[in-house]
Amino acid sequence: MDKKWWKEAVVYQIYPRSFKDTDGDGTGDIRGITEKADYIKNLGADVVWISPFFDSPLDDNGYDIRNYRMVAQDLGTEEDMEELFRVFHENGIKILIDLVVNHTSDEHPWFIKSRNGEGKYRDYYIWKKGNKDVPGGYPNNWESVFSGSAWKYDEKRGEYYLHVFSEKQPDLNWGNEEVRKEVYEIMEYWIKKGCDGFRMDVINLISKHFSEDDITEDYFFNGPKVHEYLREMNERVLKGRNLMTVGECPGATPEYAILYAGNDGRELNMIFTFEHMDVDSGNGKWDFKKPQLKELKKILSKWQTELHGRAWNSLYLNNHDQPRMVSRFGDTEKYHRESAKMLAHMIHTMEGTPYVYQGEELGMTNISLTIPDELRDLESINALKDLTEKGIFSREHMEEAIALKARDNARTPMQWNKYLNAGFSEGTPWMKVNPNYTYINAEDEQKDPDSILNFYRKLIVLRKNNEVLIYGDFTEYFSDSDKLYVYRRKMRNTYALSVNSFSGENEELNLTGIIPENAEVLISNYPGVIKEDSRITLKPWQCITFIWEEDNAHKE
Ligand code: TEU
Repeated sequence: MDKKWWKEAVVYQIYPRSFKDTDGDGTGDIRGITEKADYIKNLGADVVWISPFFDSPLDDNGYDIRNYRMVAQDLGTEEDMEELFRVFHENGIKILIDLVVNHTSDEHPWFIKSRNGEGKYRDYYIWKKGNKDVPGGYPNNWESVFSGSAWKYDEKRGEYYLHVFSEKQPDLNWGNEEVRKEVYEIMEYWIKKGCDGFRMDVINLISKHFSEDDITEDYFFNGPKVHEYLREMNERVLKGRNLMTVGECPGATPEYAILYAGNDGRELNMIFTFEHMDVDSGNGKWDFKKPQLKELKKILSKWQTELHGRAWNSLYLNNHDQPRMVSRFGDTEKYHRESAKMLAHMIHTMEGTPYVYQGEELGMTNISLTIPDELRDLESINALKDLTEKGIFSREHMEEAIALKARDNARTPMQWNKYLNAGFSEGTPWMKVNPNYTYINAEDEQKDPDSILNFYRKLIVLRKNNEVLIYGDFTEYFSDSDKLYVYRRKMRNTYALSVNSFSGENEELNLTGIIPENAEVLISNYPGVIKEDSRITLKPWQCITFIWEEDNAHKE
């Protein structure tokens, strides 16, 4: 077993604009993050990943960067950021920054020079001539993640540039060595400032697969040179530095994960998979369906077993791009607390590094927004327009889809207390506060020993004190059940069995032959566990981890 600090860590993700506003402009800021270092330390997180805080015209809320070395003016100053690094490091918390280098903003000086055809910048982006055989005359039929063609014609240059995301996010040309050098310099800059690692935005998209005669293939993902580039980055920047890296990799399978984040350490430490986040999607994200537990279990278990001993998982149900997990997989009506705790328990008892997204630890939920006025995210604004205009979905369908799936669900202000604007800001928040802050908020939960927040604290401590939960191997039981997710972790002679109920009813479970009589309850989201011999009755959404030691190793 290969022990590493980042395998034992719990990461807390901050979306700066929605975390804590200290100057009353309605937008969260860097000082707001620093002010909450104690809160994060108390939670037990070891690492904080901060979503982009760099200078940006905010077309995609900061994932469109105009200056990689400058803090966005409305978020603070360079000194504020230095103070943030200092305070978090004093508290023993490491900082990951978001490296968004598949694309820049179209307002980045490189792009401005590139469209003018200036010197070395000419080939910093992906420019192509139109193709009259493609509908619309575009270079090929690739579509943008944010609707419409992935190509935009530029009058100045007289060519099309590629933008996998919005028009204001032109894709960088990683085939150009100068571009790669620029990226490594940005990384060096932030390492010098004190960052401890990188979350890399859509890093498996940096090498595009162009084939002149085949224009029908959609080929942004896992392109032919992606490993060459990541290995170069590792050699030039990461190697020997003990930094943490996590690559966001939509469309990656476990086989890809082993290539990107294999134990050989040649590329990244771990990746974010999206497979389990697609369980409520049909033909694309907006074609929503009810998630099926069996499908979710199958995906999660596959990643657990296939990566064990080969690569390392990252574990998450939430981030700034996903709806709130308790609204998606739990029951916010009757069993809000129980189901939020159960989901947390599931994540923290699997193999991998857990990621907690701000507010998840409070059980924050999806929000109901007036459509389109209260929407903030270009993805849903564009999709609403595009898909209804094309007649693919009705307005009613899209309203429901947005309520269930929109990224805005994750981006409502953090709920600190039950007072004005949930204690997020004294000004007018940039985005609507979820009205349920009166009963879902950090201040109240801190005082309540039985709160979701305090359950997260317990889970994080337990994981640290029980190595089996970090490094143990994974065996699933009752894979046919569509109500229960049961798995065992084993490390040397220590065993832990986790049971997670996705049911709003009592459920019977016979664990004879699976756990011994003397197994102890390590944690549960209910005060007691109803157990007769090895038969247990689970309460609605109950979760339990049992732990035991096997004296006679030969029994196994
Ligand atoms: O996301 C990449 C991505 O493919 C998805 O998360 C996508 O935005 C989502 O599934 C659409 O429903 C990253 C960032 O996390 C996201 O916030 C950015 O918008 C995107 O890259 C572009 O930088």
